[in-house]
Amino acid sequence: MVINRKIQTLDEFTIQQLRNFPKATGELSNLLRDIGLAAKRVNVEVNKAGLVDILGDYGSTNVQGEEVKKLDVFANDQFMGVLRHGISCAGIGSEELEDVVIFDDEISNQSKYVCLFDPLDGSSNIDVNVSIGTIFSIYRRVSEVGKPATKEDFLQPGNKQVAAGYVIYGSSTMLVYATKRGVNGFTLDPSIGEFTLSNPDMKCPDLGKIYSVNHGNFFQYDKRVQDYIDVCQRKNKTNGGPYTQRYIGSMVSDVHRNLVKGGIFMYPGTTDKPNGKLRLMYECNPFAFIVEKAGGVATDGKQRILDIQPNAIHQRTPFFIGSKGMMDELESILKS
Ligand code: AHM
Ligand code: MG
Repeated sequence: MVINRKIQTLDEFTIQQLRNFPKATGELSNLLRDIGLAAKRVNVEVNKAGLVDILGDYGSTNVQGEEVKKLDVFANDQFMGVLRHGISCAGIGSEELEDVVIFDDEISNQSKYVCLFDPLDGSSNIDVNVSIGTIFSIYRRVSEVGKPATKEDFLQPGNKQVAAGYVIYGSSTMLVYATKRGVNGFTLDPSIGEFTLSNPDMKCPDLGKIYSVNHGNFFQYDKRVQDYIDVCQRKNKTNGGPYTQRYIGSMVSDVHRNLVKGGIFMYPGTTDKPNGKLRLMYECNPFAFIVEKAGGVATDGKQRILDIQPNAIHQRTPFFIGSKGMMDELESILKS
């Protein structure tokens, strides 16, 4: 077999990045490698979901009161297991778990990071073979290294994230992650079982032609959100609309597409659910961090998502995210 040395694997890339920081310990690279490993295991199961008896309801409800699919449980167990047995994570929080899990063993207590994740977002799409994803967020602990992690390590605003990323189990499987140095995307090469650098230094176009929102909720949105959607549907000054409406209902895919092509994604509050549906800590914060690092903007309609001080692991927030020019246009209408 001819080895293509032009490719750069996720591990090679993170180790190369490490060389820019002489004092770095390599712990973040280890953590990203662990996440990549868990993602590969989940990918195998997602790909054969239609073949084995792993589809369907697991029969229980998660802490949000939603029905749990078997693959959600599998993905949660994989991420938790890999991070627990790795050497770089002191504890985790997950959409599938009511409370954070502090690993509290000799090695984990020495780790300086904690990780929050949504193991399988968009899981209602599993049954119909639509792309789903994992979202993750990494914080440096505020508690003393050497002791067990604490709840405060998790309840930090998004602007304290050290890294964040997502995995799409789609037509190909991709892992995208951001640090303060930028955003890079890796595509899983099934022939060697490695994530390889495919989208270096990703940038979100300042303007796009796509808006993504659940139109079924239109009459439950605030009047100003309705006004903005109205603008999206007409010829407008910013970008010569009407824009194209695209909404998969799988946020990882919707936001990824808009990040690459330019666009805006919205999950506003509704009259029934003023804070919307999406979770701040492991859905909105990681995407806000990634999209901001790529040049875009993310708000709750009033303030920057990354500046929200969280008070609960599972709290929800209205969410608006995307290309800077489109977000500016939205903001001017929301303020009017
Ligand atoms: P989940 O965490 O239960 O999978 O829900 C999150 C998903 C997002 O991926 C998606 O953007 C949203 O729910 C779609 O919700 P809706 O069907 O209300 O538009
Ligand atoms: Mg989710």
